[in-house]
Amino acid sequence: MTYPQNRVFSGVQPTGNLHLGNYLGAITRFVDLQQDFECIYCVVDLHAITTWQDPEVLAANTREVTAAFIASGIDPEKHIIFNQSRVTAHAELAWIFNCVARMGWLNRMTQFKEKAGKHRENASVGLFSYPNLMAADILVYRATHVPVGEDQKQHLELTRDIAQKFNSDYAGSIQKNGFEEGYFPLPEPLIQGAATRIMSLRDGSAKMSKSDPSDYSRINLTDDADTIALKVRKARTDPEPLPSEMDGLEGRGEAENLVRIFAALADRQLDDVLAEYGGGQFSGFKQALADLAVTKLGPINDEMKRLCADPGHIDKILSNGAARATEIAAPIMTDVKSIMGLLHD
Ligand code: AQP
Repeated sequence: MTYPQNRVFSGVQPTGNLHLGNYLGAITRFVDLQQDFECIYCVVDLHAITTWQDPEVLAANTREVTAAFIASGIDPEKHIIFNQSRVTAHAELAWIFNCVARMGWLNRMTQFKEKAGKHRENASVGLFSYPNLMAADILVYRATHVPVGEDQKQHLELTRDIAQKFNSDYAGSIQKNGFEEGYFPLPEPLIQGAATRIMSLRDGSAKMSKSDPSDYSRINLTDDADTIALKVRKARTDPEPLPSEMDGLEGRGEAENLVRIFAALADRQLDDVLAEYGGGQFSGFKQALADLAVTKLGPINDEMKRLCADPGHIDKILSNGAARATEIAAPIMTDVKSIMGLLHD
């Protein structure tokens, strides 16, 4: 038996403040891939609870991310949208991967170091083993492609290491169970385009992030037109005019970030944007960027509001998606148990 060659899986955490980085780095890519792939998109609520979440807010954020997926153009009929905790196979396979992955591998994960900071001893065990759950999210569907922002590259490499180790630890049993090649695929990260790492509007060296205490550091998908325009106007820049070529952006993180955001929103090449705006002052460019951001994000914002006004409808979409996801995951879990010698019905 072989696995499908074109199955996409990816997820977004319902931790609030869904921002332009999530949208450009991940969600727009999710939308594009629908043409050529079978796509499974997950609101990863089990990842969210690796840090404490207010239960009511978590539920609202889960619906909000679902609304953002649909408002951005993901079709929940043709593809699958669901929240992670509804499909128990994720947690089940994550436990198995806790037993496959090595402590040394997880100790190297930079995201854990950044998020735990100086309070490592107080971080949840879940935050430490987060990458094993992420590997399970992907491999429980034997997904072959994973669109993510650049910050997730290391976790994707770990997923491939886990798949490889499982395939080699159980190679004999995999064959005995009738699988000719490694049971799990080594999924390909899809990290492409101008917006794989959108930076904070206040600091060109820090990633735009949900947890940044300054709301001016990011454009939220829930921001209205005036707020978007104000945040773009207030975005930090430098006193030099915009250069006409990419070389001129060297060492100018904030300026480069705004050009990347413009290029990604307009679906244009970076060089092309600089050819038009190079030599001019930031004020003119910022006005054009604010107009563009409002034009692109305004309709998404409106549609998210409309969808969120009917939580029952969103819940039906999530429940239906979970049932379809379970149908794919269940036989894979049965195979995994057979391969490992775990007795099952
Ligand atoms: N700044 C970014 N630029 C490009 N892509 C980004 N992503 C996140 N930030 C950027 C991508 O969005 C997807 C969903 O991310 P997530 O919500 O699951 O988790 P995250 O990466 O932890 O998001 P944040 O905003 O950075 O949250 P905090 O502040 O909690 O750390 C992923 O594909 C991610 O790469």
